[in-house]
Amino acid sequence: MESGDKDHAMFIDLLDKYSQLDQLKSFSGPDTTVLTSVGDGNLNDVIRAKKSGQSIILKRAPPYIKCLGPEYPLDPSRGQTEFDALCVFSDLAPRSVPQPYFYDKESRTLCMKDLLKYKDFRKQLISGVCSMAAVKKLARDIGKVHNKTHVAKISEKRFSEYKNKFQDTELVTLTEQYIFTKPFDKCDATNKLTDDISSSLPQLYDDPRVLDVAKDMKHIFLTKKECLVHGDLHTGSVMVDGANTKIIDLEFAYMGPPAFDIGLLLANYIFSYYGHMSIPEDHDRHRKFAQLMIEACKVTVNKYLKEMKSFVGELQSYQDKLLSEMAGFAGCELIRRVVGAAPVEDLHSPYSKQDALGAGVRLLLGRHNITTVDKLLVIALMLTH
Ligand code: ADP
Ligand code: SR1
Ligand code: MG
Repeated sequence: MESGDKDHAMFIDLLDKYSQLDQLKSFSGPDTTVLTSVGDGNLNDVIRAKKSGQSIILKRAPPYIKCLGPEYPLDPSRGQTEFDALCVFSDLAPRSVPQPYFYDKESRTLCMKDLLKYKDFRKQLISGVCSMAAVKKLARDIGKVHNKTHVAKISEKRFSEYKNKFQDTELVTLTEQYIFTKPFDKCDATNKLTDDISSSLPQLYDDPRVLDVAKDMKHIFLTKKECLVHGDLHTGSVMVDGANTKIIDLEFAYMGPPAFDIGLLLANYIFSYYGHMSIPEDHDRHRKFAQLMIEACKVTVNKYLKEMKSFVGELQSYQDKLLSEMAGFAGCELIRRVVGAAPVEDLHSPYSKQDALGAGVRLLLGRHNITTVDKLLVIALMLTH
C-alpha cells in the first residue's frame, strides 16, 4: 500500500477494534495483515486487507475530490451514506450489493465484503464481455429498490424516514455541479475541451435549447423526490461475475427521481456502443458487441419496468414521463463524460467522443418526444425504424 506506515497502523488498529465480527475474526492478534490498494475510482481510497485466508474491503474518504486534488474539498463523512444505502439495498434487493460490515465514524472508514471474483463491469464491457443475464439482474435489482422505497408504495412515515436518512448531501451538490452545471459552461476550468472534440462543441454551447433542457434536468434531479436512488449508477459502479452483479459505490444515494439511475446506466451502455463501433480492427466482432449494447439498453428498461410498478397519477403518462426523463438524464451524462471533469475509458478515440456528444445533444433536444426505449435509441444512435 502506498500511503505508508501510519495508515497501515491505523487500519490494523481498526480491524482489531471490529474483530468481534465473524467476518473479521482473523484480523485479531499479531499483525500479519497485507494491505493492497485496489481503488481506481474518482473519489476514494479502496484497500483490500488479507490475513489468514480472510479478506475484506476498506473504503476511506479523503476530505477532497481525489481526481481533482486537495483544492476541491468534499465532506469525508460520505461513507456513512454509503453504509446506510448498502444496508437498505441489501435488505430490499438481497444480493444486489456487497455485504456491509461496519462504518467507523472516527476514522471515516467503511468496511464491506470483498468481491474477490468480481470484475469492474465497465472494464468487462470494454474488453467485449457482457452477459445479458447480468444486465437483466442489474435492472431488476435497481427496479426493486426504486419500487420498494417509492412514495406511491410506502407509508408517509416510512418515506419520511428514508428522507431523513438520505438527505441531499455534498455529493448531491457534486452531481448537480459536475453533471448538470459545469459541463454546460464552456468557461468552467474543470472541463476538458480537448482539440479532438472542438468541431462538435458549437452544437452544445451555441444552442440555447440544449442548455435550457440541461437546466430542466437539473431541476428534476434536485426536486423530484420519489424514491431512493443510487445516484451514480454508471458501469464502473457495478461489479460482475458471469451472470452475477453487485452494485457498489453507493455514497451518492439520495431521495430523487427514479429515471436518474436508469438514464445514467443507458448512457454508459451507449458509451460502450460508440467505443466498440469506432474500433477499426476486427470490425465485425466489435460491431456485433455494439449491437449487444443496444440490446442491453432495451432489456434494461423492460426488466426495470417489470419491477418498478409504482406510479403517481395515471400509469401510462407516468411511464411516458419516466422514459422522457431517462432520455434527458442520459443526454446529460453522455455530454458530461465527453466535456467534463470525469471522462470514461470507453471513449478512446476522437470519433467515439464526438459521437457520444452528438447523441447527448440529440437526446436533450428530443427528450419530450421520447416515451419508449426504442425511440430513445433511434434518436441517440440515429438508427432507422
Ligand atoms: P470511488 O468511490 O472512488 O469511485 P468505488 O467504490 O467505485 O470508489 O471503488 C473503486 C474500485 O475499488 C472498484 O472499481 C473496484 O475495483 C474496487 N472495489 C470497490 N469495492 C469493492 C469490493 N467490495 N470488493 C472488491 N473490490 C472493490
Ligand atoms: C469530479 S466528478 C467525479 C465523478 O466521479 C464519481 O464517480 C461521480 O460520477 C462524479 O460525478
Ligand atoms: Mg466509483
